[in-house]
Amino acid sequence: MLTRIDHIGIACRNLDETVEFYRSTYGFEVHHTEVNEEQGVREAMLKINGTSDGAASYLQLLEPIREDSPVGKWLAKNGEGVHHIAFGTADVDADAAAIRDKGVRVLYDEPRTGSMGSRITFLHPKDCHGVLTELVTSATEH
Ligand code: MC0
Repeated sequence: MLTRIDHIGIACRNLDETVEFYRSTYGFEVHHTEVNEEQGVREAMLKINGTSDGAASYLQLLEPIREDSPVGKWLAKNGEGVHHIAFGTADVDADAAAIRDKGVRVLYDEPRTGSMGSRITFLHPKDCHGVLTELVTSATEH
């Protein structure tokens, strides 16, 4: 069951400048940063709030580390902006299987490693009314 917005992924050209915009404009502070080589991004997670299931909601700022990565390709075509939305679930395997059974393309056979040790998969944007959609089970939940 999807129980929260885990994060909104925002593609940016310069992570440090974008982090500073969110800090100075809204007061959001960086909770965590990492490089995800497999996904081709350097990222910063800005914690917005805790949620009733014990997890949290974040803004995820994403700078590509390779032009041919998903975020690199998307930036070249669209410029900076909202790249994807991620829903949180205690069981990404079960939710991905149930959504696949409804005819939506799930991009990975098995969930991969996401931010802060989470397990993630993606749904194809063309099957989700143009929205790249991610499913996340946070490390605290698995
Ligand atoms: C591509 N398309 C999108 C889109 N990316 N539509 C909405 N939102 C997006 N973000 C559309 C394109 O405009 C194009 O439509 C069609 O999908 C095919 O795109 P493409 O540029 O030819 O690229 P593909 O087909 O090679 O790849 C698209 C695909 C890929 C969604 C399969 O980006 C992918 O595997 N994404 C999942 C992984 C990901 O995004 N990783 C980065 C975040 P037209 O109409 O022009 O044909 S990593 C992350 O978020 C981790 C760290 C975490 O949360 O922990």
